[in-house]
Amino acid sequence: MADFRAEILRHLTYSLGKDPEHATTFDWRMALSFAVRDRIVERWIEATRASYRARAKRVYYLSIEFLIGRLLQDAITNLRLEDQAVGALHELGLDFETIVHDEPDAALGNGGLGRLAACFLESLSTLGVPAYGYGIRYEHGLFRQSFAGGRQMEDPETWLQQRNAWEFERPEAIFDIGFGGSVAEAGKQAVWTPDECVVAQAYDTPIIGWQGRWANTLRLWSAKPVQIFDLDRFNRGEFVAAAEPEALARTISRVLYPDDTTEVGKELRLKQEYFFTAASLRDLMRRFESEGHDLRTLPAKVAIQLNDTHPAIAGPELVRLLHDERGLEFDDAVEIARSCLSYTNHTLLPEALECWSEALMMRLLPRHFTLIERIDAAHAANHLRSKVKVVEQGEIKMGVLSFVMAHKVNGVSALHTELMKSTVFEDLHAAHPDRIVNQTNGVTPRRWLLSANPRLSDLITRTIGPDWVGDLEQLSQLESVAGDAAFLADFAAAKRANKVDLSNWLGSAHGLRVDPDAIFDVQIKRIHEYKRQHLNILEAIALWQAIRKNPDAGWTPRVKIFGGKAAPGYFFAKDIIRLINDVATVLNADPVTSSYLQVLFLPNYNVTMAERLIPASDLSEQISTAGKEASGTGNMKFALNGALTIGTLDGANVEIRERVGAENFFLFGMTAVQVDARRALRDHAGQAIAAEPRLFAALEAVRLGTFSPGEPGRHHGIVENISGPDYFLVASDFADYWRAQRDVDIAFADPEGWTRAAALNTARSGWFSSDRTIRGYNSDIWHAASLLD
Ligand code: NBG
Repeated sequence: MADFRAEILRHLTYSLGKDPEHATTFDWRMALSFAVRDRIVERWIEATRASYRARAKRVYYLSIEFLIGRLLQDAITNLRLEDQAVGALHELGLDFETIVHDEPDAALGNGGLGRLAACFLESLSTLGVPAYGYGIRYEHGLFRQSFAGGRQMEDPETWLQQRNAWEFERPEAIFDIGFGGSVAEAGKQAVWTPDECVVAQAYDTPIIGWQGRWANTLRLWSAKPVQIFDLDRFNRGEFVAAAEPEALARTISRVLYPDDTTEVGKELRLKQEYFFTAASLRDLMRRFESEGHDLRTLPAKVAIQLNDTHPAIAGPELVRLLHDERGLEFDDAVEIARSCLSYTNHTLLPEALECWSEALMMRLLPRHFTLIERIDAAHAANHLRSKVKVVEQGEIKMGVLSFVMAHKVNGVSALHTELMKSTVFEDLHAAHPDRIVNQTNGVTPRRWLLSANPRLSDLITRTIGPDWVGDLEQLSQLESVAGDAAFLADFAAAKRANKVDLSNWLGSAHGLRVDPDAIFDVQIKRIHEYKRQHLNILEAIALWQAIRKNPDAGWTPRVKIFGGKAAPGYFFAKDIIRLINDVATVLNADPVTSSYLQVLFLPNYNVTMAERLIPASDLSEQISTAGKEASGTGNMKFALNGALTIGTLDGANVEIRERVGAENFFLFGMTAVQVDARRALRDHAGQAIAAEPRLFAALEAVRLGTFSPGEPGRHHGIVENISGPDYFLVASDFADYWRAQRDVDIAFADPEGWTRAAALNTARSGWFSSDRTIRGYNSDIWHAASLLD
């Protein structure tokens, strides 16, 4: 401890140039982070050396998002430095929690897709598989959300305003990335001469695995100008114009598109995609060639995972590198590229399947356009029965391109993978029956249980020993004590203490008072029609009306907590936020009902907030229209932390329910097959509303302006949608949702039964570790050896 304290003080002095007398919280956090980082760097350099020594196959995970959140606590947990860090800070008169909470939340992602990438990096390091995460170093991550009059406001996020303790700038790791220009034929090959160029510069963040045994690299690219500024123009007094090239180049890594599952038809987005993909491929080729391998052995040394279609240009780009720049025959180049590449699909929503216009592609990436056409033609010639084309009606379909250029394509839950085969990729699946495989998502237990929920973790360790952290399936040993009164009492006490902590935080940070004995009923995720936050709030309205009618009916107290951001251009999602806030205002002020029902919408939901909410939750809302949520990963975090799910048979809910047991899961709603049938029914919403007076009354209250006095029309859009087209079948699933919620009330009124079910959720969630997921990718797709075994 004394040593560690000395290291912190040394960094305060020599890395920050501060006297302890005048050091701020920021200074101390940086000093602590540097002291922790030193330990990571030692392992990191060893791991990198070991990978070169073994001439190992590396996994390259290309993702336009990495939602890593804070790293300090995570690093301390994985290095098992907790006691030392807390002790050393204590001796210095500092509070560990305050220091840890000073770190900005790195929000380089929107939601599940980006957080999955972050969990995967941690598991790859835990398993000792040599790997790189490749992405973009956005200057501004996901916007900061606040509410004004119930409406979502967006402000730029500024995580890099302060120095970032974890990254290493690599001035030598730079590549010129070109756009536009012309292509000249040179025999079989072509020479592309771009007319616009930016520099991609690497910034490396080490990602340490459990117990600090291995560290991989997250390499993020930042866009810089080729020419810093135009001195001639500057000297002529054209100061703004002189800085223009720099401003233009930097635009590429300026912002994360605040977009989860909808397509952004922006040229800049395509530039971002090519920018980070091209830099990453050049970088991995440089590494490969530095080891002196034969080009044809590339697939034995390189596995490239495309996280969704954003890096799909990797297919043609790798073909270009192999064919144009290194002289392989076109067909060989395609074959080698395909053997390296694999693709993960994360959604079936048609609006989210990326397409680029031919004109844009031709203008921005003329050589790639030609290569895409050739890849398309070759595929059509080899698979005569397949009718699907990459280029169709003036559009380039990135999902098809990814599929055609990958040797494996995976879905992210069993149901989603089956739906991929029967819907969007039906034709391609018929042509390539072995290509689609399933890899159900997972979450890292280090961040999402050990570090986020120390009380439950301690209880688990006391009960079954410490090895579950690196082998989560060991949680099943808890089953044998799940009937044990003493264990259940401890389990309940841990949950209760977490709820008290959360209540205190809601009080101090948000001025909200909640009853820790109420059901904490939580829906946290992006706001999206298919996720149906509006189903949840309608149920709250109906419940409020029922309580008002009969206040003494013995209601189970409930606090409904919402969190999540809406994409700035997604107006319906923003309307849902406003409705929830409006309903909250009225309900929370009602003296008759507010001791039974409260509604809170917490602004600026992010990874850090999830870490706070999930351990304190009783009920996990996973209520998407069946067939629409590819997997979900929040659902896994809740179950692992002993929350019971209320949910539809969608995404990974299906597998969670199978594992935790139907009796420990509140199922409601239509199946994916029933959803399609129901949608085909004329006036399905009208019929559902007519059959369910509670829903009718709830919608009427919204329509009459009960929650928007002075502006009754404010929420008519939502009412009309639910009563009319109701594509996501809110009305049709309402009655069964209400029924399931009342089952929740009854179950919660039996604390012992509830705790047993909660404990069984924890005991049976071990399979949802991202370690298991990564093992699956590795055995089915990548075939890279662990260097720790
Ligand atoms: C999301 C899905 C989630 C899934 C995550 C991670 C996109 C495009 N898809 O259901 O909506 O859990 O990906 O796989 O963000």
